[in-house]
Amino acid sequence: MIQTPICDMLGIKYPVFQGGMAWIADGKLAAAVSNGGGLGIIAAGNAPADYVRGQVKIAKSLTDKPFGVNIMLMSPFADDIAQVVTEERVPVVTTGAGNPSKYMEAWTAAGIKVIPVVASVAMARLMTRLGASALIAEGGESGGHVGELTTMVLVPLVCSATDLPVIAAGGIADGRGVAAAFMLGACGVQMGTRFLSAEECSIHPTYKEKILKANDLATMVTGKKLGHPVRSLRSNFSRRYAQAEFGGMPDDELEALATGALRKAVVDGDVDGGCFLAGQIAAMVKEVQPAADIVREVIEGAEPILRGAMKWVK
Ligand code: TUI
Repeated sequence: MIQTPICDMLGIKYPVFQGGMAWIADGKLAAAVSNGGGLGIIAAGNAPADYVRGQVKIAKSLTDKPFGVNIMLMSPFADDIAQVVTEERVPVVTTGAGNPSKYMEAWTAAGIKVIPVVASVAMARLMTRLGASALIAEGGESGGHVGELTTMVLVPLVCSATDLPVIAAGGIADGRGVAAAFMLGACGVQMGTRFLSAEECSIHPTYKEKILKANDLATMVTGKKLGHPVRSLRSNFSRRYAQAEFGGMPDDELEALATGALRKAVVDGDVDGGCFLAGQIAAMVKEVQPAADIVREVIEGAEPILRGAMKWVK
């Protein structure tokens, strides 16, 4: 049995978060993960506040366990959604792709546990000072929007910079990754890509198939030129985008090229125009399973490794 301070703080059985994947992590997936003993998280992404409120209501109808909402801070609707999570008394809010400082006071005053994704030590220190309950240290192995640092480097640096519980993310998909995260000082993990194969994950079947077939070199990062690097599966879309990026396409045209590409992947399974966000560990995802089995399996996989690690210590 692995139980850590984040389990006690949030009232969850296993220290496993499901990442807030835009267009993907809805109320149904979040409830399935929470019912499995982890922390399910609804992704706001770029969606309007009404969508998020609707998904929160769906999650509440499917689980009585705690769940969270992830606010993508570059969203034009971030301010509205910041309000919705307070009104709906969502117990946990995670943030990504930016700095949530301006919301921290209102959220903590409302009793919300705020757990920001940090991609640097400076941000870890700032969020600790502003009253975060825990931090997610996400390395660039992850899918979607990526920072500069790898999980291997970011997690121990963040752990040294804060006394808060640290959740490791980026490149974790099985018991070995969970055990490694604990070795680096984390007391929990967040996984996104691994949950793309969950039975309760409603992405287009073509998306799931692409994840199951991915190998070690299947992902690439595009979007550095506009300052928003994003990791996705190599595809017609990502190759075309990379060519345009290196070929000197003006910024507004690059922006237009990417608009709607994630929806095309998630909803339509469009293999030509879709942007299939995925982390490097897509290569480890081999079967479709219930979300609850994924949560249990990664923790049960970590236990013998953590016990066995002592064999090297004389
Ligand atoms: O946010 C993510 N992953 C995402 S967001 C997303 S939607 C999107 N689409 C197109 C362009 C950009 C985003 C898809 N995937 N992960 C959490 C994360 N947050 N990773 C890195 C960060 C981060 C980066 C900078 C957190 C804080 C930060 O602070 C910068 C600052 O303002 O100082």
